[in-house]
Amino acid sequence: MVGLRVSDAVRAAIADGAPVLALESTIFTHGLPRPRNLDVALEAEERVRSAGVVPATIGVVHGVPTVGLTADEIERLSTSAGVVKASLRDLAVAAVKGLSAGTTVAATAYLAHRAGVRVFSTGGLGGVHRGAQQTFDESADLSTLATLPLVVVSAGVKSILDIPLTLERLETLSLAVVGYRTTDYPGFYIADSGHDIEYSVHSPAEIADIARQRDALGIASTLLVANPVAVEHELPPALHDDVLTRALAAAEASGVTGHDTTPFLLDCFQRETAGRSLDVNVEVYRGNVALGAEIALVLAAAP
Ligand code: PSU
Ligand code: MN
Repeated sequence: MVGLRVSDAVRAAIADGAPVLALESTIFTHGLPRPRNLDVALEAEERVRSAGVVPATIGVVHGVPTVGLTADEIERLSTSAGVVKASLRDLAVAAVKGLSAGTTVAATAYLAHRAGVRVFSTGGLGGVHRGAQQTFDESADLSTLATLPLVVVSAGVKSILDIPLTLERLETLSLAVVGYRTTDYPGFYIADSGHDIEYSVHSPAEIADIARQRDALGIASTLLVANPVAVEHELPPALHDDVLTRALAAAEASGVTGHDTTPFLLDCFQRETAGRSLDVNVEVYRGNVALGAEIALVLAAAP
């Protein structure tokens, strides 16, 4: 049995109580086009390091779930053919079959928690898909995060999903969600999705306090921090709404369904915005990585 591999740097940091930030790999194996994917992944690690935090990029290398990928491993996952997308249920299968994989938020969060990492930054969460009333298509990210006591920073979910239904599911699953300096739930490409959440937090220290209080109460679900993209970097909302309408119509017309839907819609966004959606995606991730690093620092200073 291979179990879990934790890099020496991450293992030492956890043993010393030093700050560590988990990062996912589906964002660069399946979420971003080449060659930008590799740059974004390596830049995120560099940004974390320069904040004084140890990055723990998580993925599966030839079947081995790995917390703390090397730059070489990140490069191989970013550029090799046959790298699959692994959610939590896929980890054991990938291990036995020796597959390499990008890990989703669900799988990354699970492995981070097993390794003792408490904070994790991603771009956007998986959520409830439009039409889920019929298709039942809801990401395992939600139910998995409901069982793990982490802090996860994201810019909400993309508007190609059903945002109000996603927020309902977060409530059902007892996943706390706080907005970073806002009660507007972000819509990934846009700072305000048009849907409100109840609570705003003003600092990494306040987020860390909430996480400690949760732990003291024995509540084992993730604290979701919704961090909007800076307004100067967002996709202009009118453009966003227009592209979304056209992308959804194109998906309907082409009969695309199931797991092909998200890549199809994201591809429409890229084409219809002449690549601007990709730039926004990168900015969103930068912001979440920076905030996650600050939270990891505060939590490590006073666990
Ligand atoms: N949202 C995005 N792009 C992505 C993902 C989410 O805008 O690439 C990835 C994340 O890794 C997330 C996963 O955890 O997709 C969710 O996939 P699924 O819906 O199949 O659970
Ligand atoms: Mn799905």
